[in-house]
Amino acid sequence: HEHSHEHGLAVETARPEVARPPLFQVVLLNDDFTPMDFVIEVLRGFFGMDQERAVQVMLHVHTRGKGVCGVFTREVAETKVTQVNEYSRSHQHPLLCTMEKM
Ligand code: TYC
Repeated sequence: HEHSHEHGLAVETARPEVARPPLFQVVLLNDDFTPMDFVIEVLRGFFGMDQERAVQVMLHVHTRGKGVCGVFTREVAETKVTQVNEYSRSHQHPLLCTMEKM
């Protein structure tokens, strides 16, 4: 971007590259025991999905074995994984959440 000074002089012309941080997919794994409604609740509550999207993703995981809940930087992805796994465990469900570097 180029800023103008009061005196009309260009003061910033260089555009140094800013490195993009590595991104991670947060992935939900299928299992035979976690109720579908619980998975939908997780997708809505932790990943901000509406009901229609949450059902789509849950069914994808159910039929394909795994599915992407979202893409985040490392710290956000790690926090989501920990929160989802602790939430599932606290409700006695074996649902597993992991992350994969892109
Ligand atoms: N397979 C589970 C069932 O039949 C539903 C399920 C979907 C579980 C997605 C986990 O990540 C999951 N009740």
